[in-house]
Amino acid sequence: MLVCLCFRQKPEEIVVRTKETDTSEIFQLPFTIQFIAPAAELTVNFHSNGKRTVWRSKGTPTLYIHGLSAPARAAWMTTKAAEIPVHLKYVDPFKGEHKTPEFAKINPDMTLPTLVDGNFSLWESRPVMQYLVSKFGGRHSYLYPKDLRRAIVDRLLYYDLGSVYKTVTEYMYPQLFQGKPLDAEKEMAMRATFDYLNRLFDGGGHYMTGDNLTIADISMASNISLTEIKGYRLDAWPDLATWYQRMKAQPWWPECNKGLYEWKSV
Ligand SMILES: N[C@@H](CCC(=O)N[C@@H](CS)C(=O)NCC(=O)O)C(=O)O
Repeated sequence: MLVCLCFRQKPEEIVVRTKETDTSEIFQLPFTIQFIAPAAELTVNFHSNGKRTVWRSKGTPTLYIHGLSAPARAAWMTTKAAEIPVHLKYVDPFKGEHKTPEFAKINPDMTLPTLVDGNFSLWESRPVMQYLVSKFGGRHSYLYPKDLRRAIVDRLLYYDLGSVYKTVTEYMYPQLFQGKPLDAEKEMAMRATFDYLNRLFDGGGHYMTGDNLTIADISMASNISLTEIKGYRLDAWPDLATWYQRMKAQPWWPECNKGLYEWKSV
């Protein structure tokens, strides 16, 4: 966590209290403080002219990602869509960086994405997206609606996990990571999920649940983007293809999917 404090007058001392460890420390000027652990909350007491100013900062969550990982990109895109500040930490599973004892302490399943918010850590991309929008979404709560429409988003997220993510990765991963030829049976299973998704637009909505973007769109688009690496075309599903182009036109798409396109061009 990086905190920059500017004062009109020179303070005599600053007391920093980290709520996480419930410890206080007094710093004389000049000073540099480095917090290695993500601070849940800081309280700074500022003494000047006998006055005391208390300044509080909520800790910024840390999101561990890798640029190719579809679930990690989905969590990252969610932070962008909801304008949630996060510290990004890149972990390279191809170098085994997720298998270190330090990372296992945060996430014993050693998968990406992983979110650390104060003392709390969470993984599995869909709950991470739900948590981020629920806690920090603010005016972007439509991404994971608070009313009963949430159930529709949940339904799609479950379908994504059990069918879209499953069939896309089962079809793509052997080609990408093991150099295997494409498997027609696995392709048929993936295509069946695209048939299902294409029908979601029968009502004319711009997004999967209607006119608002939700985390279900983000999660599905991230998974479907894996097919781009092999130049897979969505022409057979015109409404799905239009929606996918709409997702790619989101302002945060290029930044969050840079890792995918770099991989594609290797
Ligand atoms: N269902 C999980 C999948 C997470 C996952 O398997 N992530 C991959 C990167 S795409 C990973 O961390 N793989 C490392 C490993 O399993 O060792 C989610 O949605 O977060």
